[in-house]
Amino acid sequence: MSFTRKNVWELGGDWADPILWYARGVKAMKARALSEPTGWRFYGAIHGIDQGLWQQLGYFNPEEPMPSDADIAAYWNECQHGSWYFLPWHRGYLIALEAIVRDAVVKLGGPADWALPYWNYFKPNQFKLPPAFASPDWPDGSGDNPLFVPQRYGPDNDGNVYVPVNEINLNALADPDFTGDTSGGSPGFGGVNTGFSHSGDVHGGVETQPHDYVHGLVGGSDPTNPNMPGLMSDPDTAGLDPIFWLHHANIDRLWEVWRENPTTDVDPSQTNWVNGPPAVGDRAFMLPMPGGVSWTYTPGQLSDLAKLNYAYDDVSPAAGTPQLAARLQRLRPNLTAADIGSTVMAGPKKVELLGVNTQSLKVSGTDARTSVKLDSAVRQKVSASLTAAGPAAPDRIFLNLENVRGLHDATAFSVYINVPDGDDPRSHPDHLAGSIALFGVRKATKVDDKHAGNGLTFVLEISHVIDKLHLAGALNANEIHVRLVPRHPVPEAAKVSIGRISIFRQSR
Ligand SMILES: [Cu+2]
Repeated sequence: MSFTRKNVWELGGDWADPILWYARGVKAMKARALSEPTGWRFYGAIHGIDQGLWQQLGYFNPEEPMPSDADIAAYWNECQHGSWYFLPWHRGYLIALEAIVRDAVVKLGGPADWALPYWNYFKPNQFKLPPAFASPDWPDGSGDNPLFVPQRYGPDNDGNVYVPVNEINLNALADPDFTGDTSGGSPGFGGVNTGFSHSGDVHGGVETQPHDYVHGLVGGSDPTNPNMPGLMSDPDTAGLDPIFWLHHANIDRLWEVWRENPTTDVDPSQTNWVNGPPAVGDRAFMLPMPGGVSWTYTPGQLSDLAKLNYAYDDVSPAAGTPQLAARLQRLRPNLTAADIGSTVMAGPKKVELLGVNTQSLKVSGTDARTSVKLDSAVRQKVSASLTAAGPAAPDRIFLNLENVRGLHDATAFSVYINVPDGDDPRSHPDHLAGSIALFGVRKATKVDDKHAGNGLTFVLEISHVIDKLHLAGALNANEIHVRLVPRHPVPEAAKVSIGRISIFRQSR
């Protein structure tokens, strides 16, 4: 039997059958003990668990029996972030959870072809949390709807949950490379080459946007206690929220959308990606399945949807993705369509530092500003590449927020470039470099046996902003001004800082 994952907003009603059966399956999983590998909390702990946080949120009681040490070592704290394993690991996590829910659904007399719906917040009028997740009641009005989570605060921290569509983007889909690197250029569509990476530092393209941002804004933080994240805002609690799975099904779907361009968009072929972390002696990806079975998988087994027994109802290319062709039309209006079509991003990448700011930047309150001094020789190379007359690919420019540290994962801000002094950046959408949420920052800031506490690094492509500066004759400057505008005032106690802000050019 093959399964079709469908758009949650297009199932034919707020409580259409696949949603109702999801709720019943989640209820069955939630009834299982913490030590039960197919239980809801065990599954949340596979993504990540912080016992203190769980206890405060009412999901953990230190008196209750724990799973065996072997089960904890094999399964808990397994999620892959800041890594080229981000997409394949989460694909396996979805497949296994879906199998467990389906098993519960079938035992309750439900459909044998039940599949997880996905939430495509990019589609017109689908940016709101699907209603079945927003109500504390079942459709008959009785309480304890298992899809409802009180600790889901939304972008305004008022419990109204939606995704602000002008703050998310699909820029990552235009990246021709799955794998990026940590040189300061593109982090790739899928992420950077790492070993087993439960809390990696450099976030990949689709991980940063829309993945991290949707996590941070759907979860938000408790308005009465900003130290408490919503479940979705922190990787150590995210898997406990039933909407997590519909968000991740959409990210998984975007991987398939990206692969729709088979001439450039191909998954990695290196053995340490194909065979996963065991190729270099690291921990394997292993998940509990129904009936006491344990499933071990590798990225190579999961990369091609045609070889798995599920599909998405819609993997049509995303509209509005900024493509190379759009840049060429903007920069070189005289090029013919044939010239533009002949431009390819071929050959090895070359990455070079264009500029850095001088000191670490503290982010608190409502605004943070810094300047990035530009190296004039490198700046001239960028200008030359943007000015070139032929179909040669122009440089891509990347802004790096390096070593971002902090204690509040729900922190979210937008980054603007060269907004005139005294102006409200929000009135200059042309100057928006991108928006980020610090999903995973608390963990990445902590110094422990596995981490040095270096924080996270986010990479934003700012080619579109640089193109406009260039066309306006404003690129010939000694520095670029960067402004960070937090979505909510950042409390001092959140201790948010950015070690360095740098800008790199990438040519090929
Ligand atoms: Cu996630």
